[in-house]
Amino acid sequence: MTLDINEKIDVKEILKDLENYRPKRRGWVWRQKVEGLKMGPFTYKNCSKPLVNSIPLPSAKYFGDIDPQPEHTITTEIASGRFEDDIRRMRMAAWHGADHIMVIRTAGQSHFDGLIEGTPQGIGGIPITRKQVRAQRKALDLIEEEVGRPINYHSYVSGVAGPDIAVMFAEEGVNGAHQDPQYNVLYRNINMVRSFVDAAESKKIMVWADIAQIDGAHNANATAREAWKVMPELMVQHALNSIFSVKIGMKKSNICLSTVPPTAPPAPNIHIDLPYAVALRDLFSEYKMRAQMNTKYMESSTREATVTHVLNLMISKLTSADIQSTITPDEGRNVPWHMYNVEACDTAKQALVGMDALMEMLELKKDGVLAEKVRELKERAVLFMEEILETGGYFKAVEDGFFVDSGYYPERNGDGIARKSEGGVGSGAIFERSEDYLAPVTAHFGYNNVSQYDPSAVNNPSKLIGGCTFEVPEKIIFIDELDETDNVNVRMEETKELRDTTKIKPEVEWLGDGVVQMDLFLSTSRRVAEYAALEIGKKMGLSDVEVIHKEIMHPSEGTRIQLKGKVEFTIDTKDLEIPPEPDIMSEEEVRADIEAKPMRIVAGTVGEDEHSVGLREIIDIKHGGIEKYGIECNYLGTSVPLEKLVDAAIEINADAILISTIISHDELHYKNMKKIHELCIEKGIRDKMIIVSGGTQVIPEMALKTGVDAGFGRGTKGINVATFLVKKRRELINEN
Ligand code: Z98
Repeated sequence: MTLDINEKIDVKEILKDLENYRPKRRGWVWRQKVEGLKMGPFTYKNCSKPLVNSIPLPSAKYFGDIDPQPEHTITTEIASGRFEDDIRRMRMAAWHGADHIMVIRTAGQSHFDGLIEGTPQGIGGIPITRKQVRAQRKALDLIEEEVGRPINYHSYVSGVAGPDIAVMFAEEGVNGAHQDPQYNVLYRNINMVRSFVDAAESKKIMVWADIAQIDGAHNANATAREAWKVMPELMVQHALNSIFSVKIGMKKSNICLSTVPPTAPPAPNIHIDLPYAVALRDLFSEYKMRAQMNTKYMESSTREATVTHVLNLMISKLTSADIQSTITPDEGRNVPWHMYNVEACDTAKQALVGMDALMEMLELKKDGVLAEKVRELKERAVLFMEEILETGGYFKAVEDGFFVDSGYYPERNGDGIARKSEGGVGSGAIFERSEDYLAPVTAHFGYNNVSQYDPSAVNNPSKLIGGCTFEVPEKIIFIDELDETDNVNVRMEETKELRDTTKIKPEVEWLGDGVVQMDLFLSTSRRVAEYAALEIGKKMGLSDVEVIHKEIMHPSEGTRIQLKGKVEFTIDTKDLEIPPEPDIMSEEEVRADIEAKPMRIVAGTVGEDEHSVGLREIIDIKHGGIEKYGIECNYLGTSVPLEKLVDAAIEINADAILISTIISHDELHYKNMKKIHELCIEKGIRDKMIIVSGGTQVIPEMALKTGVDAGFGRGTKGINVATFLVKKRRELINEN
C-alpha cells in the first residue's frame, strides 16, 4: 500500500489485516542536517534535508515555492479523541513539517492499571491501545514515505501501567515517550516507590527499543501558582530523571529534557526565560532539549498564544533545541483542531527558518545581568539538591513537600505537593524478588536469576522460551475490539456517507463534525456582545453555539467575538458548478514574452465616463498593473472618444486598445464595445488589433458578443489582462 497525493488516506485499508502488521523500524530518528543548504536564491545555515512532498509557507510563492526545513525536529500534539481522524491530521501536519507526532492520551489513562484494548473514543485525547498504536504507526509508515522523512511516533509511558505500556510501545515501533516517575508521584498520586521501580523497568525497555525519552519537569511549571518561581526545582527534576535514566542504561542522546520558558508577556519574559534556558543548557549540555511552548499563561486568543510561541522559538534559537514543540495555540479554549495543529507547525517552521544563521551574527554575553542570573539559578538548583540529600533523599523530600512549592527556592511557602511514601495508588504492590525469581524476557531490569536455569542465557533470558514478543512478534496477542458499541467500526459506519460519497460537511477535528467558527465584531460591551453573538449564531441556523473567544476593543464601543457552532447539512460536491480556473501565466513568462517582443497599448475610459480608478489599477505598477511586465501603456485619460483611441493606436502602432466603462445604463458599456470593434473594422486594423474592455459591470461572455476580444469584470488584476494580451498576440502572430 502506498499513498496517492490525490487521494485521501484510506483508514479502512489501514485497519485491514492489522493483526499481522509489523512496524517498519524501531528507534528515534533525528533530521539530517545539511550544511549550506541551497534553496531558490538562498543559502541556509541551520536547515535539514528538504521534504519530497510538502506544503510551503504561503509566501513561498515569491521565492519559487521553496520549503526549507529547520534542523529541529518539530512536534505536533494531537488530541481529538478519535484516532481514525487523527490519522488524517497527522498526514496534514507531516506535509507542513511535523516529524514528531505526539498523541495525547484520554483523560485519566494514568490511572488504568493495565493495557486497554480496542478503539474506544477518548476525551481530550485517545485511549492508547495496541490496535490504535498499530494503526497509527502503520499510517505513519506510509506518510513518512510520502513526505520523504522519517516520522517519530510518540505517547506516554507514565501512570500505573507504565511498564505494560513500555512493552507494548517497544513491540509496536513507537519512537518517543514521556517517562518520568516524578510525574506519577506529584501529579497522579501514584505510590512513589512503585513509580520508581516501574520507571526502572520501563526505561530498560525503552533503551532496548531505542525510544527517545521526554521527562515531565514542565508539569511543575504548568502547575505552580507562579510558574517562574519553580525554575530551580525544574532543574532538580530534570537532574533526577536524567541520571536515573543514565544509570539504567539509557544513552544521553535519547534523554530529552522537557524544558519550557517559564513566563510569557506581559511578563518581561525574555529577561526571565533566557537566563533560565542558558542555565539549563549549561548544566545539562550532554542531553537533548525538547523545547515546549509556554502553556501556563495562555488564554483563548490565538494571536496572543502565537506571539508567545514565537518568543519561545526565539529562546530555542538563542540557546538550543533539538525538538521544538508546537502545542497548539488554541489550547486555551478547545481541544486542538486540525487547522491549529497545522498552523502551529507552520509557526515553528516560519520562525526557525526566519532566524536561520542568527547565532552566526549574535553572541550571548558572558558577563553582566545574563551571566549573573544564570549563576544565581544554578546555585539555587544545586542548593535545592543538597537540601534533598540532607533531608534524607528524594522520597523524604517529597514527603516534606519540597516540590511545586510557590516560593522561589530557598524561599518556601509550605504549599508544595506532599505525598506519603507508604501512600498513593499502588502502594504495597512492591515485593522483593525471591531467590529463584526468573523473568525469561528481554530488556528486564535488575535481579533475574537466569544462570540457575541456563548459564548461556544470562545476557539473553528470553532464549529460555525461544524468544519473547520482542524477538518473536508472532507471540503478541492482538486483541481487536472488546466493546461492540464504542469502536472505530461503529464510528466509521456513522460517518459512512461522508467517507464513501461526494458529500462533505465542515469539520474541525472529526470527519464531518459540522463545526464552524465565525469572527464577529459587535459594537457593544463584552457581556452584551457575548449574548448577542449567541443569538446571532442561532439565527444563522447553527446548533450548539458557543462563544470561544471575546476581546474588548473598547469597553463600550465594541467587542471582538469568536463563535463556534454546528451545521447539520451536507453539500454534495458533484452538484457544484465550478468554473474553470482563470488561466494565469507566471510573471516570469509574461515578462520574458514582452522582453522578446515589446508590446504597446493605448487605454482610456470611454464615453462620458470619468471613473478611471479601475483602469489605472490595471495599468499602474503600484498594485501589479500591466506596466509591471514591461508593457508600454499610453493612457489617454477619461471620457475619451472612441475614434481618438483608435487613431492613437494606429499612430503608435499599438498591439491593443484597452477601454473601460463603469456606467452601464442602457447597456452603454456594451454599445461602446460594439462601436470600437466596428470602428477598427472600418479602419482596416481589426485583424491585428486586440480590443480589451473592462469595468465593474462587465460580464465577460456578454462582452465577447459585442465583437471585442475580451471583457474583464470585477476582481480583475493586471496579471489576468497581461496573460490575455500575451496569449492573444501569440495567436494573432500564428494566424497572420
Ligand atoms: C507535553 N503538552 O509534555 P496522563 N507523563 C508525563 C507527562 O508530562 C504527561 C503525561 C504522562 C504536554 C502534555 N503531559 C502534558 C511525564 C502529560 C500524560 O495519562 O494524562 O496522566 O499522561 O507534551
